[in-house]
Amino acid sequence: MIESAEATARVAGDGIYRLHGAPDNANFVVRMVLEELAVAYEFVSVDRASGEQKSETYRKLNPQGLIPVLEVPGQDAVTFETGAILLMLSERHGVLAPDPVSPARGRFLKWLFFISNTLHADLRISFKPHRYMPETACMPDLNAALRSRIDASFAILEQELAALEGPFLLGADLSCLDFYLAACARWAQIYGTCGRWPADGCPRLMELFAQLEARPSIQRACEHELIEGAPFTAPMPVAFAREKL
Ligand SMILES: N[C@@H](CCC(=O)N[C@@H](CS)C(=O)NCC(=O)O)C(=O)O
Repeated sequence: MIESAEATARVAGDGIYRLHGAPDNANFVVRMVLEELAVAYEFVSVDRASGEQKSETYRKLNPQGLIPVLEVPGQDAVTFETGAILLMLSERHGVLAPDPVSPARGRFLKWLFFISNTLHADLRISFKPHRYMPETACMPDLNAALRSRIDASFAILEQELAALEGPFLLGADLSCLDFYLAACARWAQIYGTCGRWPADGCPRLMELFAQLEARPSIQRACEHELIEGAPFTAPMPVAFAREKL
């Protein structure tokens, strides 16, 4: 993470990334990737406790009032949506994703969209189910449906890892998908109202996560995000209570 004006000056060309977020929110995914890319960035803290993400000022960055936002040098608008940010970063730096004309591109895109619009989207509902189901009597049904959908998504990803013989979701090559998937697996084990994802039923995913935990980039990201211990294989909620995700 950028700490000084001197470090800012090292940033290639046209400026510096600026990541808006709060500990262990979806910015964690983006931060892991920025750390892996070894680019300088500033972190702008968003105060979830006071609902800053819903403020008029923050909504100018993301009208949904959601975290994360990434300000990208040279762009005429900020980027929001975790999946879009990952795609933007991998394209700008030419790493952590197969080349657009490579045979693996379709595989990359389908899993990126699957993680973003199915797995992550279902997790989001499990964190705030009352937003989707005001009727408390129906909450057990919603939670049961979420439990089965989330488990099924991880099972599909486990199958893909087995088919490609890992160690990463795209096989031999690490990609930004691995970071996104690992964060979702973390949250699925410690947050949400529909029970915990039973990770030990997916041994290949756990092997992948153990490998990721050894990466210095992820260790640095965890430190900045106040995440202690093994973030994916034995996750613990961040130390202070918060408005989760
Ligand atoms: N689809 C969005 C979801 C982002 C999201 O769920 N952000 C959460 C934090 S992890 C948030 O801002 N929650 C605040 C709220 O719902 O008010 C993305 O991928 O960026």
